[in-house]
Amino acid sequence: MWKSEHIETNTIHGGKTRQGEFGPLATPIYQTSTFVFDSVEQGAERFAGEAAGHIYSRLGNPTVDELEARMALLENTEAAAAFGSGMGAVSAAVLGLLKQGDHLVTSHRLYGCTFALFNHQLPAFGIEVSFVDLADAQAVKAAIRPNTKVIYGETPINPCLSVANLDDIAAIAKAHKLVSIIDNTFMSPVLQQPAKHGIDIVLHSATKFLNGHGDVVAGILCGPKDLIDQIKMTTRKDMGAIISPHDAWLIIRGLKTLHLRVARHNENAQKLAEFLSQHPMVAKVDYPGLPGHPGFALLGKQMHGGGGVLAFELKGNFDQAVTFMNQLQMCKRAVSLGDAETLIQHPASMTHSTYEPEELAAAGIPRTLIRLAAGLEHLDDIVADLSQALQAAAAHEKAA
Ligand code: 3LM
Repeated sequence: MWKSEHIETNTIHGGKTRQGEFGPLATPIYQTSTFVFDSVEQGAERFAGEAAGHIYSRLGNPTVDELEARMALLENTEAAAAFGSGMGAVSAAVLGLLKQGDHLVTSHRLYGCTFALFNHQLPAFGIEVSFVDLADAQAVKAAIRPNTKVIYGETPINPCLSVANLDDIAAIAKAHKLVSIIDNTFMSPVLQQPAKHGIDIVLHSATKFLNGHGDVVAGILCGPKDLIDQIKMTTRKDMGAIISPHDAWLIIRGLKTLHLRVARHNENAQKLAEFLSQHPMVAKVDYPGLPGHPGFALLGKQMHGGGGVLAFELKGNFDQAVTFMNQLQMCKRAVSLGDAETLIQHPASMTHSTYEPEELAAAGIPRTLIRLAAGLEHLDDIVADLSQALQAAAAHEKAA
């Protein structure tokens, strides 16, 4: 199996298995639900784990195997498991590692559906959850109880880009024999590799940068073989959030340009953050690539860039923010991130509408916050679109 020291090479060749009798360059799509056994004995041996070979695509598929091998390599882990959505990966991880009576320590800021899963579904299964500021190592330590099993977080955090220290989280998890899980969706392995800091499981919504073309919903977990196998053989197998071979193939194709795309997303977002922070209509910009951001100190230590996503607040009232967003011509009003198109959304009414107003306030997610996921367009075109929409928002203020 090919392995390089360079991520630019591994996104293309890493984990490549020789598949198909014709030696195709592109990975074949094994669009099959089931696999034929030569004999009853062979089938029984495969089910018993005594013989290698595929059984049924919910349990494993050669196209999916290649995606998993490549992602394990990119995230510096032993193994990986792919899912039919990012939330499929999140739920399979926590339900596979926690049982009734166990306790999870997590962040008070999380992607909206992850928050809903932890705030509503896990307690319904008898799993206790504490929400703390993961950037505050003392608060994380203080939240740990005898029944704590997992620490879970995102960094940078969706939607307001706060940053947690990976070394601190890994050290706390190791000291208390907990499993640490980090959602690395906002960075991709090009900008951050949490396992290199001692994090056990690295999670992605593969819907975002990994696929990169806005045409797949998928998720992935990368981690030690024992934990990944445990999840594959319990919650993934029995709850069934499996990825389709065709979607795995699209992500394999997307990964070939991951390093190029992420570099451009990062460059555009950095320049847009600088542009917006200078603009008279903008009150505040949250982006770890700006020197005033609390996460800036971790640039070059755990992150190789601020990433492709930023958040900001306009001066003025909420109606002006709505005017700004409705006025955009090229940038798309849409949730998601990591696509070729610049996407803008309003977290309080969209990605984070799972939070009650008081929960948004407690998490420090302002109602006026706007999130921008920089696309791959020419910077001048994005700036021109934002500028005319900001002008319209300013005119709205004068008219009011
Ligand atoms: C979004 N986020 O626009 P899927 N982890 C993180 C995420 O951002 C997401 C997931 C997990 C958005 C989706 S909102 C309806 C659209 C950090 C998804 C979940 O199941 O693949 O969507 O991943 O912020």
